[in-house]
Order: sequence, then C-alpha cells, then structure tokens
Amino acid sequence: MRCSFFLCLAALLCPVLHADDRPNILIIVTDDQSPFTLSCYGDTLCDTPVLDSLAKSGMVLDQMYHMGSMSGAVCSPSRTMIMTGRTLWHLPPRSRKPRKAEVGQTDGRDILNNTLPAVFNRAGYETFRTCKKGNSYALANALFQIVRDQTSRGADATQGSQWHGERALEYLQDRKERKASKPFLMYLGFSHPHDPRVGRDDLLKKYGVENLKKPPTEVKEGAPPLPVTWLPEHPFHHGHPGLRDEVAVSGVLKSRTEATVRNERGRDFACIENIDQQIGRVLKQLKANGEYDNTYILFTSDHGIAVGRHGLMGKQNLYEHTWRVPFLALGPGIKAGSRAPGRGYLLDILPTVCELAGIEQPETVQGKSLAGVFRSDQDAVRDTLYGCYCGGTKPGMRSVRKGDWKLIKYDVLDGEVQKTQLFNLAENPHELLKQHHAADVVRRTGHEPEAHQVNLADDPAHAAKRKEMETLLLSEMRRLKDPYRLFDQPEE
Ligand SMILES: [Ca+2]
Repeated sequence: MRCSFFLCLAALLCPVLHADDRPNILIIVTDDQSPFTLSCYGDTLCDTPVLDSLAKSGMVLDQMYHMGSMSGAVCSPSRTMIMTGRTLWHLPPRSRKPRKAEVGQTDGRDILNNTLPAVFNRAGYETFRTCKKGNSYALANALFQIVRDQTSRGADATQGSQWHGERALEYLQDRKERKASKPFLMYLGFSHPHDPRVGRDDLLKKYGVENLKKPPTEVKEGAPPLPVTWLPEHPFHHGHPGLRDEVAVSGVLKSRTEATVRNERGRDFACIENIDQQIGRVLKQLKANGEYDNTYILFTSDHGIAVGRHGLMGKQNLYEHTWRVPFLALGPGIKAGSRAPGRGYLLDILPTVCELAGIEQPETVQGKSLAGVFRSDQDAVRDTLYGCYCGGTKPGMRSVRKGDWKLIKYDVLDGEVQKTQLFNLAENPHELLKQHHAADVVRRTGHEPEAHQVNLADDPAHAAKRKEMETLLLSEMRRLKDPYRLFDQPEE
C-alpha cells in the first residue's frame, strides 16, 4: 500500500518521471582500493581499460573520502555509512547484538528501515546485491530482494572476482528474459583487491609477480616499481599493536622491503585488473539489455589502502592513499570527461542515488546529495572534510582537510606517540616526509622530493595555518560528536 501510494505521489509530483522509465542504479564497490591505482588519478601501471573508459565517459571526483573507523575492520563502519547515509558517530549497531564501540547516536530512529535497500524496495525498485560476506551491516544487506554474497578472494571462477561478475550477469540476463519493467538498484561488490591478493596466473605474469605466503627475499625485476611514497618503515608507531593488516598479510607479514612491496603491488594490480574485466562483462550485458543508457553507474571502494606507501600496509591510517577513495560517476546528464572535487564522503551515496531516482531521501540521512555536482551545478557539497581512525589505542588519529591544507594528528599508545602533520596537498600531494628524502629511499623509489615536500607542522612559517587547521579539526570533532579529544585539545 505504502509503495503504490508513494509511486502515485511521485507521479503527481514529477509528471515526467514515470515508474517504468526511472533510471537504474548500479553501485560498484571494491574492497580496499587506493584511488592511486587508476589512471584518472595518476597511476599508469595498473591496466584498467574499462574503468578508464568510465572515467572518460563520465565524471571523476577528486576529493572523495570515507569518514573513518572506530574498528580495525575499517570496512565495517564504511559499509554501514554507505547503507545508512549516516556519519561515523551516528551509526546503528551492525547486528542485533551490538559491539560497544559501534553503538552510535541514533536518537531512537529506525535506521535499518531507511537503508539503501529498504528505501529502494519501498519505491518499487528491484534490489540486487552481490558482495563479500562479513565486516558490513548484515541486517541491511539482507534487505536486498536478491542477495548473492560470498567472500571471493581467489583466482578462479568459483572463488575470484569472476564469481561476483557472474552473479551480476545472471541477474541482468534474467531481467532480459522476463522483460523486467521495474528499474533496478544493483550493489555490485567485489571481495578484492583486499588481501590475500591471490591473482590469476595470466595477470600475475603480466605484472611480473607471484602469489606468496611468505615475503620474497629477492626483487623480481619485472614487478612494478616502488610507489614514490614507499618507506622501509613508518617514522613512528601507528598505534595499533598486533594489527593484522600490518603484521599478518599473506606474502608480506612485517616486511616492507623493496622485494616485498613490489611483489604485493603487482598482486594488487592483478586483482584490480581482474575486477576491471568483470565490470566490462557486466556493462556489456547492460548494453545487450538495452538498459545502459538509463543507468547511473557509481564506482568506488570502501576505503583506500597503503600497500607499502609510508611504510604501512593496511587501511588504518589517514594519508590520502588510504583516507581517500576512487569515485567515478556516469549516467544521464553527467557530462563526459568532467571532473570536480565533490568533497564528499561515502555516506553521501544514499542521498545521491535517492535524488537521481527521484525518491525522497529518508530523514535519517546525514549525508549530502552529490547529484548537483554530477550535473555540474556545483563543484562540491562541503568545504571541510574530517577523518578518524581509532580502532587501536585511543584516542587514535584524526585528520581534517580544507582547500589544499590537511592536518593529521596522532595520539596513541597511552601518550607515547603524540604527533602532528601539516601538508599543503597542492605542493606535496603525496604527503612526503623528511624520511622520503633519505638517500636509500630516493635510490630505490627513483623519486627525489623537492626540499619543501615535508611535514610542515613545526615550520614557523606555517604556524598560523597550523593553528587554523587545529581549530577546524576541533570544531569538526565537536560537530560530528566525536567522543574523544586529543593530547593538546580541550576536554570539551
Ligand atoms: Ca575494505
């Protein structure tokens, strides 16, 4: 009843938009992919022709972030933010028995029934999902009408990214056969390039690397070169002792040597190229269905990841390679080859797709619609971006970005590590540190940083900017109800 009432109301309010020609929504989410693996963000090594063509046919967003995590499993709050459109400290518990750290401020609202699948179900869409299992908002995931979930981190058709691709193909072929008239919302999640990065043989060969359980002892000359951000170790402890991503990844463990990082980088690329091929198959079927032109396609990842950058391996840091996500948008009214900062979070996806589909966004949503950015009506939806990681020792790490300036603060290991970093991202886009200037690092990366490409936090010339960014961070922490305060912040 509610559904048909809504459709009638929508038809009255939007006479042009009839139920049958409403756009389809395809949201593609990879697991643990840095934006710096795609050519539209400057990488030229990882071969992703399909994603490159999406970038050329649509819009590339340059300043898209995941808001952060209070858990080592960064995927979990990130994916809950995608499903709910809510900010980090206002998330619902992800299961019936919430973990203490995950209980957010929900003000007693019914968040579950206003998640992505719930909203689109009510609006009369078909909702389909394939993705990994676990580290997610399971209660919301179960609300999709068709769920084909399996964690697929192998190389073959039964265990690899092909498995997710096949499930999406099956669904689209079925739509074609039964001449489906309802539009669809498809959540196409891949379990890769999350570790273990088990690549397909042909792709491993292409990138000159191999699947390993222990770190390699010798550099493979055919492997991709080190990233310019590589360091043999991070200059100080990241604050999460024993963190799986930093000590136990298959083929890496605690090693950050040139041999290890180059091999793992090639495995990362092999897994991403496999995903690219699967997306290509899905888009081909969408075209065969005659549905491509009426589909909005969003491509992103649940967060970035280090894979050897800054001496780190995991996703539990706030450097750009990890805090930022890739974000491409394509569909009716989005200009080919366009580009904008966007300045959004993953939690903006729900309000965005609501606006694209002509559905009223639920009151529980705290994100902002990016549809105006897609139409090129505006460059961005906010000025300031806040980031958090506190899945290890508290209060953890925080970041804030405004314009070209970015501040990162660390307060971990019971006060043992209290650090501040200040970067001008226009002048030091890779957030290089003085350690990147060391002779051995320059020799191995082949990249000689400019003298000013360092942490500027203690540079007297930038004291006023640091103060401004510190004030901004505190104000964002207060506004977003961050329950912690850092070493040099007031208690309230
Ligand atoms: Ca992830």
